[in-house]
Amino acid sequence: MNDMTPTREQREARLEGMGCKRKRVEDIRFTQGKGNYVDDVKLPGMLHGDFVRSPHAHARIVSIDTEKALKVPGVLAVITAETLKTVNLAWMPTLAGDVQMVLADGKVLFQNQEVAFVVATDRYAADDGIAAVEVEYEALPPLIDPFTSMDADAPVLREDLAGKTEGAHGPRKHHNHIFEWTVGDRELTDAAFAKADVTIKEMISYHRTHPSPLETCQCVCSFDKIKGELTIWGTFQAPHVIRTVVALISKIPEHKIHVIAPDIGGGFGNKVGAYPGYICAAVATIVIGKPVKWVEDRMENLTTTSFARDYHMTTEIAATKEGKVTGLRVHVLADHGAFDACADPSKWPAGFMNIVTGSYDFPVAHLAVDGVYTNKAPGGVAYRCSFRVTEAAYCIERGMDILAQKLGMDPAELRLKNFIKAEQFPYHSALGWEYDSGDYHTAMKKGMETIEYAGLRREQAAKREAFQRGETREIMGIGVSFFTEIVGAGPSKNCDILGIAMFDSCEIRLHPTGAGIARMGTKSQGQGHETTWAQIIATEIGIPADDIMVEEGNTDTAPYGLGTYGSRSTPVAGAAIALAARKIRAKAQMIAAYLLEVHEGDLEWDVDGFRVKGLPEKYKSMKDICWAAYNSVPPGMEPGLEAVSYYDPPNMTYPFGAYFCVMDIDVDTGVYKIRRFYALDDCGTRINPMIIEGQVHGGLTEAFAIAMGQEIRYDATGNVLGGSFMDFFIPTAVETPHWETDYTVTPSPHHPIGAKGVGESPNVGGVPAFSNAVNDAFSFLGSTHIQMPHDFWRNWEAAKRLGVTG
Ligand code: PCD
Repeated sequence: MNDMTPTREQREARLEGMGCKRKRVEDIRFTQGKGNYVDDVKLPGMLHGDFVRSPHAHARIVSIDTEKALKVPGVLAVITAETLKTVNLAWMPTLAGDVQMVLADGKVLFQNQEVAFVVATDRYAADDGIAAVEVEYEALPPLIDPFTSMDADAPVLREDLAGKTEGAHGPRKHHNHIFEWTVGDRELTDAAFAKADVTIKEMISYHRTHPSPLETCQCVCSFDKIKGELTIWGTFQAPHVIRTVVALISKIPEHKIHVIAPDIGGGFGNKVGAYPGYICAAVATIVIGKPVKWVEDRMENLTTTSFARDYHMTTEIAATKEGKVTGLRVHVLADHGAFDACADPSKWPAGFMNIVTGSYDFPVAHLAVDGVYTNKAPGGVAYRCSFRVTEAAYCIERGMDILAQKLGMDPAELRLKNFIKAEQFPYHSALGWEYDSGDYHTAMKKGMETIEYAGLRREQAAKREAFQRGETREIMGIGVSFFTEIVGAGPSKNCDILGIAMFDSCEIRLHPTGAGIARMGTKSQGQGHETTWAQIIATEIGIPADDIMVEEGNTDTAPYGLGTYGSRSTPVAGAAIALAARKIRAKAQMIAAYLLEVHEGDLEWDVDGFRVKGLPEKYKSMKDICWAAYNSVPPGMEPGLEAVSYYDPPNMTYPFGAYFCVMDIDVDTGVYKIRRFYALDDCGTRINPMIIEGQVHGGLTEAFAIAMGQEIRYDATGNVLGGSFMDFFIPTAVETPHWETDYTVTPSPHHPIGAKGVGESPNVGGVPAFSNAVNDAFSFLGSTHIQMPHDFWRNWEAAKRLGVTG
């Protein structure tokens, strides 16, 4: 060692491992227009498919005449349900145990439903073909309001289910009923309510919305008749699952199906499900023998693929007069649209809605969810949340505020009084989860101090007085939200998709010169996996992150994994990465011992290599060891340096956070100003603080959109009113508030690097913070709950209803 020898800190910094704000390596191509997306796939002779869609929400199909369309120049084929029946694909299974029409079979059940698929030499010809297809409909009465879906005289939507009293999740109570799912102890909960000092009851709706990635859903399918192989490039958040599903329904052997998810322009849950476009493009390429591309347009995306939320939650909390909660009772009416195509782990018809007890120590609770059919698009995806966690968080966080109001208590105080205490972890919730770790009081207090909560409440009190005196037309709201997420689906004991356990995987292969490649079963859609996964490996095996290439999304090369959604990648694949790296390090240690002629146990790990204990100059770097792995391994050892890990997590991870929103609303116009938004997140060990901050900014922006305007609405006849960006709120930099972020670190005790997910937390915690701010602003005027989204119009309406504006 001499003056030139780098210090330990310098060696660590060179790795750019965990904890480093490493710049996103993928952005080099994304910011220069060099990304490679599905629509960039252009194959010789490629055809284009597009859909004829239904203008009606509910109608019988009298006839479909394709004759004129087939005469349109460039049109090669028009596929209808009748065509698909010949290959037994007119209907497809959904992830939720239901079946769904691929193309309308006999009737249509929602506006814009896929009726026929026109294949042509280019997109324009396909559209001309669509205009020439003649469909005769006989309108049927639409069912739009879920609250009337189980009325005795409600129209029958699913004629295919006639007489079926058993669904995938138990008995059906009515022809439009899908399932009833109950959790918790009903009797004990009822008893807690019977003896409670104080109770609240409110119907809290979480409206229908939609994830809106920049890139819509799309695919290119190409069948090679000679080899009998099908290649599908698609916007898939879970490519391996798609491959298995295609193998099961097409009977093409799984090894002859190549699924490739190239760069993806945002997913947000939209790209988890399987859509008719994929099936039609695959059938078309098999039948016609040429590659077929299908690309959704924006309106198709918003109105047909994967809606989110649409939960109507009747929420009751029981408490003592001192404000200690004693029971929670929630009934959800879940509007699933025309088919139950919710993307949840198979056994969870309402996702993880049973995290609804939130961050509070409820001794007893009961949850019942009724899923119903309506004439709306199917889907039910976790739009930036882990399977209905955002609905659960909204429900309990609004409920706690309503309880605080009834008790005349401060909402932050009420939360502090009821939090699960740090010493109670691992904590068993009344609805069956085991929370791994948490320190809620510390997080909440840090947040309250940073935003000077007490001062804000004083300011609010003064402003309310000024408002009552007529000196101002503005009301001030302080939104408090404290959420607990449940991410990392999931342990094979309770999570599977179509029978496949929800593990994830990593394979690392190091090359002789000390560089390497790592592949996972996950698939980034913008989250920065190429950056962060290499950071985990860098810390674990001492190879600079820059020397590790991360590859995802190709089912031929990547180990089987369940994909990226529900913030599962860090909890599940992140663990697999660390464990694969540790296997490599264990082999490297044997090689180093051989090279240094000592016993393995005499070596200690030191940042980027092994040192002999007590003899620091006797050292082999990982780079040296990589070289040796290919030429001088100990006798009897196989050469090479690679490892695979499949990780079945023992539990979920439970990130949490404290969010505060300060808002002023002008009662005469409904216009709001978000003065401050503070978000403290605890996601355990932080891999890349810069990426985490970006994730929080993105998630908060989506939360802001949802809470303050974004909605897929329907009129009484079933016309979609949120079908374009003219009507569907996508905030720009102009509307988006400034975000202040903060953190605490409470590692997960069961995760190899202590990390929990974070990508969805800001959406889960953000929505209640905004909504609580609006509701808090109006509360002193006698309002207990105003439904989302809180756009200017609805704020003004609320002010009018409360008699403070004309
Ligand atoms: N991290 C770190 N640390 C920690 C955690 C985490 O660093 N502790 C980071 C990682 O690595 C990544 C991120 O962060 O990179 C994220 O992560 P996570 O949480 O694990 O998650 P993931 O799985 O990866 O992802 C998923 C998510 C989701 S779910 C969503 S919606 C969204 C988010 O993600 N999406 C998106 N974010 C995002 N971003 C972007 N850019 N894009 C997109 O699309 Mo779902 O269910 O699907 O609905």
